Amino acid sequence: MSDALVLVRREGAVAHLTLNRPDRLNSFTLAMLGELSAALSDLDGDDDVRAVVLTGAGRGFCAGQDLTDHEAVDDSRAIRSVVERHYNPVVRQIRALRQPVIAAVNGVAAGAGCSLALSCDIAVAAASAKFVNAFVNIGLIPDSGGTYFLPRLVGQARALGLALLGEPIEAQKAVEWGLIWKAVPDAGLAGEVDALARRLAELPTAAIALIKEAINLSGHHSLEQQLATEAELQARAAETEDYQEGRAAFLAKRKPRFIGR
Ligand code: T3D
Repeated sequence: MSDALVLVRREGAVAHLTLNRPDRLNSFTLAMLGELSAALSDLDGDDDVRAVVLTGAGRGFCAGQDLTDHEAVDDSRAIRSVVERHYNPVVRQIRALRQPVIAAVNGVAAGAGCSLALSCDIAVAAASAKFVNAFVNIGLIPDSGGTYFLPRLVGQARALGLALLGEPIEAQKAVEWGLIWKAVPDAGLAGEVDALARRLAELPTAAIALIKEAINLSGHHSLEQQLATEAELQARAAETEDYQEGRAAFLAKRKPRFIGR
């Protein structure tokens, strides 16, 4: 058994990050957030990694902040500092990571654990997993991007229902509401996510980074700004070797072999 709070495993061009405090449903301590942030930094600089999977050990994905971690939860000053200095940077890192990030939601995702799953590029959940905006249940508000992602993903009515009531919703309903990409039978989660990650790792990684950037910017852009952004980012995509390969493969009626740059 490793003592690491975030396990890092490489399989070819795919990196697997596993939150590793299973007896506490992988709730976050400051140390665990630090390890997650360090792992994401390492991956960002690693050209050999072309897809990232984030999951939890044991029966949960992540239960948000560890509510027994006094340093992080006891007073408003600590909480503000923890949100600004520990949670927000991790959310920014995931959104800005060059590689696509898949949340493999193996079990309950609550509080900041739910926000974290929603910050990933694609969320695939086990059918038995639940999403809980648990913040209100303890008198807090959704953080780690919760109030940003929720209304954008499901619309204001459902976002408010989820955030105000703090009730769990099941994976299948999360799919129907557009909160996540897919729900699969529990036993099939690992296989489904592995196949998806391998597929993403064979796609043009530089273009994927630009797609992420464009979609992220669209959240606060006007149509005019977004059209300008698309022109700029498209030009950058067109500078990649993968664009040349994609076009050549199409014209030759063969499968492209993308190298990620
Ligand atoms: O600095 C800051 O605080 C700001 C940042 C805030 C971000 C946040 O995430 S605030 C929200 C924090 N999270 C929660 O409020 C969720 C609390 N947990 C729950 O509501 C439930 O545990 C779940 C809905 C997640 C799962 O329920 P269930 O019935 O499947 O499991 P359980 O029995 O409640 O939990 C299993 C064990 O994990 C249990 O310990 P025990 O009794 O076996 O010794 C439980 O106490 C522990 N656990 C679960 N969540 C947390 C936790 N321990 C510490 N912190 C937790 N968040």
